[in-house]
Amino acid sequence: MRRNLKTLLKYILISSVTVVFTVLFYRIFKTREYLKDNAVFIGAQNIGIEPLAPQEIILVDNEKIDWHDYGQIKRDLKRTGRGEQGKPEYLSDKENQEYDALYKVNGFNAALSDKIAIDRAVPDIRHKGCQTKKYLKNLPTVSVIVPFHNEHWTTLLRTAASVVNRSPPHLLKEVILVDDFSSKPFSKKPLDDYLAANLTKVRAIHLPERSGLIRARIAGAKAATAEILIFLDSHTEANINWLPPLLEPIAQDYKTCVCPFIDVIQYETFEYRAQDEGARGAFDWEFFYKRLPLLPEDLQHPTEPFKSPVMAGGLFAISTKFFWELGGYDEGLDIWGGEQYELSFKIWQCGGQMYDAPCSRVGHIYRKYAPFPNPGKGDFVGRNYRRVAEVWMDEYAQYLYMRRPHYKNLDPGNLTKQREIRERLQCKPFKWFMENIAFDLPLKYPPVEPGDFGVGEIRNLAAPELCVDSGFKDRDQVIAVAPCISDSKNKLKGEQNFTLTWHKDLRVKGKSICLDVSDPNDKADVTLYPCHGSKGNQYWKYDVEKQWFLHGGNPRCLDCDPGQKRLFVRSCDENSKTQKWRFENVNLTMIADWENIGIK
Ligand SMILES: *[C@@H]1O[C@H](CO)[C@@H](O)[C@H](O)[C@H]1NC(C)=O
Ligand SMILES: *[C@@H]1O[C@H](CO)[C@@H](O)[C@H](O)[C@H]1NC(C)=O
Ligand SMILES: *[C@@H]1O[C@H](CO)[C@@H](O)[C@H](O)[C@H]1NC(C)=O
Ligand SMILES: *[C@@H]1O[C@H](CO)[C@@H](O)[C@H](O)[C@H]1NC(C)=O
Ligand SMILES: [Mn+2]
Repeated sequence: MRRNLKTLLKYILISSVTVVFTVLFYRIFKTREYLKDNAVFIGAQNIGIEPLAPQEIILVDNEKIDWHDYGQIKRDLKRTGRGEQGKPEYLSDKENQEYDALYKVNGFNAALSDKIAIDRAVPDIRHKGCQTKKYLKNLPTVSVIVPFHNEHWTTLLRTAASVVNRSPPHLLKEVILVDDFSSKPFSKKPLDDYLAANLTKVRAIHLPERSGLIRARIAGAKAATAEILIFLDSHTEANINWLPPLLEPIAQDYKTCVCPFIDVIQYETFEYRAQDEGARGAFDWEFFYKRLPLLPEDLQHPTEPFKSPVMAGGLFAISTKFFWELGGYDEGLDIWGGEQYELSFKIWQCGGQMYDAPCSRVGHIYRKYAPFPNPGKGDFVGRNYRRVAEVWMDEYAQYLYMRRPHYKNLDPGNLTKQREIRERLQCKPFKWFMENIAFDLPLKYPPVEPGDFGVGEIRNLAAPELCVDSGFKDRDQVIAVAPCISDSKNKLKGEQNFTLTWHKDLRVKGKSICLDVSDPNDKADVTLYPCHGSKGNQYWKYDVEKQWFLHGGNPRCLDCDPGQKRLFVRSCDENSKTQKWRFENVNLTMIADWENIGIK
């Protein structure tokens, strides 16, 4: 017995040692191979650096280091006080006098901002894996460009201070605040004096006339002297180690644009929190910014940069060289609007790529409302959209015009220069972008909205005098079955007309309120809830053969109790007649194409 145990232990020891060595050996081998591959890649593409002999590069260019500034992290962790560590903060009654006046001109709680330190600490809410991630030792230098128009004093300074304090000094060459003809007195000399005394890496340039966000960004880019341009909004806070994750992909290929994750600085309390854990940028065909889910391969590597079709707009890094090769922003774009699409389309179509870097996080104040008066320049956003559509979107431009026919009558101005850029850089067609980069966009935002799968009353087969009735009810209210109103000559009251839309939800006809089931139990109630683009609780499918209304991904069948007039879902049963429903008008062509329409 003892002998057997000893042999077994010996055996286990020998096998574990073998395993450990095999793994070690494999890892060393793999790492070397990886470095070798990357050496060639970087040697060939790094900006402004002549390709070196591969051996040299392995030692020099591919070395990765831990970029965390542990001194700064430690100092930040020790900070206490108002709004420190990104905790929600409030004004006392005594401090409330300025609240309204400052709120009105800023659209956020600027009076509170004045009570919070310029260099406050924010919480490290990065994915855990970011804490141990290393980045290339050799990274390019950076100019940070922050355009502003009448930004509040302390939010502007907090933006600049967070960048200076959380960037490696030798990478941050300068921060340029571009004052777009602000009228607040501190935007001029007091700002210059403050920067000269307290933030020497930061300087302001003052534009002589109101230029708009887009031209202010261009002015900042023209003044910048570093290898990388990073654009930020003027009410942001850079988080721990934000810079290396933005720079590394550009160091590896200069035709790359990288966006940080944008966190939320709450407009009322200045609490710092995550928006979510990432999504790919997109748009609908009215050009509202939208987001698409991460792809399965992105979800497997939560700390790695992932490809994104379009940027959110205000916050991104791009190599100076690539930015100007693309002609910068189109200078014909006025004030704001459409510039994020212009640059994103251009980047992808003209041989570049765009990523979001999960380990780089920057907080942003999403205002409660926009405090700026209309600049009185007509539909400048529409004109910008038309310019972008005309130059970059080819036959897809028509889908914008279908929804906004008046764009066809707006004068987009002179497009010669933009078309020349597209020609000179041999940029790919928009169709290529749609099919390869934004390939899943049409499922969620179809260029042409499909019709309905079906419409009309939903009549039970076991109790053919009863129909589904939403009873003019509202959100969170349970609905039932009731006598079909179409049978009655004396006009019974009821609300019995439903549409099964291409979103694969079942709506009360003419309203955006949907049949919803959130209870997973047997005989779960059907309630009403504002439609939210189907999936899960609001997913319904009509099975023409079985006459079933199937609910959810793990489907249950719509069913009723004719005696009690109850409506519910329960597990499907081939023999149940109460689960069969006649849907008044069904488009059989569309139902047959179910899988190819809308979400999967
Ligand atoms: C520099 O910062 C300190 C502390 O915030 C402030 O009191 C001082 O006025 C600043 N200097 C200038 C010239 O604005
Ligand atoms: C449009 O711009 C190009 C150069 O950018 C210029 O040569 C041309 O004359 C302009 N056309 C009109 C109609 O102004
Ligand atoms: C439901 O609406 C459709 C389309 O407007 C109409 O044709 C149909 O008669 C309506 N059905 C009921 C039961 O009201
Ligand atoms: C059914 O859908 C198809 C495809 O969307 C459409 O062309 C057709 O007009 C629809 N039929 C009816 C009766 O609405
Ligand atoms: Mn903003």
